[in-house]
Amino acid sequence: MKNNLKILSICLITALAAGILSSCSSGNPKAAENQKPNVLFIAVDDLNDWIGTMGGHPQAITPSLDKLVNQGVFFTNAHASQAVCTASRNSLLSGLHPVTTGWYGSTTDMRKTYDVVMKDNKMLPEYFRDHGYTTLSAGKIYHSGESDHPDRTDLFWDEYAPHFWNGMDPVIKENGFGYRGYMFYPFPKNGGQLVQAYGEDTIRNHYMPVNRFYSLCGGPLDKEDIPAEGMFDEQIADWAVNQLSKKHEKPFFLAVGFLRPHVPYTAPRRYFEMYDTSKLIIPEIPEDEMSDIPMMGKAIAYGYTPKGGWDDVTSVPGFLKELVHSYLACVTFTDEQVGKVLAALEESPHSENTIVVLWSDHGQHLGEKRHFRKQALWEESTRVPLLISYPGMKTGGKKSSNPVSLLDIYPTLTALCGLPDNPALEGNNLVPLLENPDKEWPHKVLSVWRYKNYGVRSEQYHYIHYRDGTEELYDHMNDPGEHNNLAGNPEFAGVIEDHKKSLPLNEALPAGTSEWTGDGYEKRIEGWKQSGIPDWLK
Ligand SMILES: [Ca+2]
Ligand SMILES: [Ca+2]
Repeated sequence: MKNNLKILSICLITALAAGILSSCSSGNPKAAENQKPNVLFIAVDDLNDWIGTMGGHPQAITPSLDKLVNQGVFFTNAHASQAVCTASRNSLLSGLHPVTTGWYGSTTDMRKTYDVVMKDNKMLPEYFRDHGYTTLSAGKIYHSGESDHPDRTDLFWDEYAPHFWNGMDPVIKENGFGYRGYMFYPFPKNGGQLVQAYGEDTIRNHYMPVNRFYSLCGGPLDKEDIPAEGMFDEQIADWAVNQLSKKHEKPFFLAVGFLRPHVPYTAPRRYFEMYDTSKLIIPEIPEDEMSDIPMMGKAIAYGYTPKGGWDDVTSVPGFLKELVHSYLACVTFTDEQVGKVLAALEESPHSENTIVVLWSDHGQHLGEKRHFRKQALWEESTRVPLLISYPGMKTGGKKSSNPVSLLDIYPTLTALCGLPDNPALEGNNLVPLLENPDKEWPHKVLSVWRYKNYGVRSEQYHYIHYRDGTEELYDHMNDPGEHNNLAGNPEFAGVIEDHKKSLPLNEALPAGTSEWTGDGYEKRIEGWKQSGIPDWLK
């Protein structure tokens, strides 16, 4: 059996690499021409499981993603290495985990330590470029777009789309009060719900030096709120569509990164009107949700807005519902942009020889664990949609619940394209799961949140180990919402021991530091010892 699988793998890889994608036995040899398959690499920013097929929100409207899911293998238990844009993306693209690189946080420190960390390793696009591919990029692939490493951008890409955030309409720009407003704009015309609640000056002056995460806001955009050229994501889709309409001399690696549904949750009004607000379902958060969460988890759940995310959102009437509605509208808006690119591929001569990978860099909380956005270890933060398809795939439409990591994308793509193995990579080649989604899979997935806070996901369990030694354990067979922390239950001591084996023995200090002295979470916990924990976190 094992041998048969191996033969199947070799056959598949050879077939893909040769461009005979219909099947091993019936492929037309004339189609071979030694042309390696193209790669369409689609990133969606901050997309959680609120898409039709994942069932995270029963009302989510995502026809394009649902159609794509029917063409490939969809991984229902895929996780980010770290649930924040920069770290997640640099981990995926380097093929290395943050615990190896120390790339938990700032891009500045990533740049400073690039040579030491990467050694002879190459980032994913550079590896493809070095192996005969034309590499093309539009939108948010790295955190800052086509690159977080400006002096290497031209090694990564042959061509990349212009920064759409240059030359913005100053009137529209004035609406932006949030984190990197220039990149994620347009903002709501009144600046957003927190700006309304606290006032512009408070938001601008007081919170700017502390953090810039008050872009937690959303709402519909009218024509006058949107650049004449369209939303950034529409421009990104157009650029990709144009690339797909072209002939390319060499196989291409086309990376297309959409910015929504990242905050601000704004999109053209018509996507909002697709949802009936009178029937909108809001995530259910049990009253005692936080009672079994250790202090470090509470400090993480507090988030970055002035009084803590839950307090800020629930103290503005209707805000939670507006956020849920706005996030769904942004998901549908982005789904449509993804659909444009996929339709262009389908109509193009490349359709018979292109692998499609779609991923998100991490998930999104809409109040679950009394938390918003990402930057945590719970399932809503770490879990992402991940889909891989290739023409002639026999397992199209199947799902795999095996635990996989975004780290696995790089070695899977090199295998599918017949490129030499890159020995530096830390992920697993998923080709065996693409061929047989139910295959026994011995791996667990490790996620980290900042230094030394870990999550370990197996098929059934999610184990969380904070750096102060406190723990959570959830049984996804019986508790998919992660409401019941089993860590203190002696019945599960064996499960915990087993998952602990996946914690790293050594972890790199945050890049640019030489010792660990704690961070804002320790300070927050210290503060609570003096003043008490907010009621909503008890
Ligand atoms: Ca993100
Ligand atoms: Ca709970």
